[in-house]
Amino acid sequence: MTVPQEQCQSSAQDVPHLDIDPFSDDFLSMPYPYHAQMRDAGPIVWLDRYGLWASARHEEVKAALNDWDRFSSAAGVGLANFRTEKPFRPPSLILEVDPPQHTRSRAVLARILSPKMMQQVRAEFERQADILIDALVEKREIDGIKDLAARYPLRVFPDAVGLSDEGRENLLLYGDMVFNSFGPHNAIFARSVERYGPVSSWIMDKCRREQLRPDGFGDLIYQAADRGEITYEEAPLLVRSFLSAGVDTTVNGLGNSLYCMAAFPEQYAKLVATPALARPAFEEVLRFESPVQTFFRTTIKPVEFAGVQMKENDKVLLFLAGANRDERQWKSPDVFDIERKPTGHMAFGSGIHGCVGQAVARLEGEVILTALAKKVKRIESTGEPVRRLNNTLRAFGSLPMRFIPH
Ligand code: OVM
Repeated sequence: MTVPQEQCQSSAQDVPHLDIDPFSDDFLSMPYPYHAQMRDAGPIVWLDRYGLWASARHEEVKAALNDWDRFSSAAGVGLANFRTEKPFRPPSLILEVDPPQHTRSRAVLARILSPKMMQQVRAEFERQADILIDALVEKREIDGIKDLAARYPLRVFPDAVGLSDEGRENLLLYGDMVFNSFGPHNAIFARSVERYGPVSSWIMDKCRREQLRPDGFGDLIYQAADRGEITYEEAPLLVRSFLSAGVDTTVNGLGNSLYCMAAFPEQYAKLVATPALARPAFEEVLRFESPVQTFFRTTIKPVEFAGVQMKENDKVLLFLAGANRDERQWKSPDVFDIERKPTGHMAFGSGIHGCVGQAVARLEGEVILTALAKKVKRIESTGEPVRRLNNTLRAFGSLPMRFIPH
């Protein structure tokens, strides 16, 4: 795509033009040198390939995420502009909306995913983590993705939502599709569409009240509708948000945790020596290998931002994972150190759209890393990690490894 003349003039403002494709196999396989290139080029760059603004610096990513009034989510948080293109599914009522609609949806989901609720589900999340890690220690030679990172969230999260067991693997296909759909219609997206087929109707069926166990997270959304906080039409779409955002994200948070623990054995040794590091260790994984790498915003008015004049309807690509390795923000950002305090990382976003399920994600990370520390002395890589390329997620398809017990 060529840069419109008008755009060239408005961005003659010394905005660096880069010829990087952030959705190419090459970029997605090893994004970090490209993030560094963008950060070094400036606070905001123009990506010629797609005709959009981008930032990989912490200050600007955070500022844009906190400026929802100018950087809208309602036009979609992917490359597609919902003002001019048909969304691939009815827009999410929390992710792809602005206030005041966002405020109503958010209040309902935030109450369901509250710290108090986490206390209620913690014991069961711990119990399931212990059961699974015990079984994997027994098995010894495992695939970190298939046997653990995918298996654990598919057990505990749909249980908490109140879904039956039938067809849960569909949640992985759905997540893959949703997160690919935030990128361009490239080959990665096309492959995910091929496998997608009947999943969409399966998902929407599972969002019906009759399919949800009483008092699970899903049913609690319908109870909010009973109280008039949202409408009965909105309820299934909000349940869909649980199923869209709650599985593939944590699968990759756990997968990336296992990858880091196998790749940096001295860091895993620190965790084994002090299992109470489980929570900060998971946080460092989120900074170092952020499961959600990017989100877009759309300008809904002319905007001056970081010295750049943007027009209305411009797309802005925010590299959460780039912000998380910005040397302006972090000391030795390319070093994985579970004793660092990575507070302020952008892996959960920031501002009004900051991950509403982050307490669930943290709970899963904490209990799995705690169970590992207590039961597994060493994690050895036994083969090449295989990447699963996704337009948004930093993901593995396979992580061959060995668990050596204490
Ligand atoms: C949603 C949704 C989908 C994907 C991601 C997400 C990270 C939310 O459907 O609301 O948040």
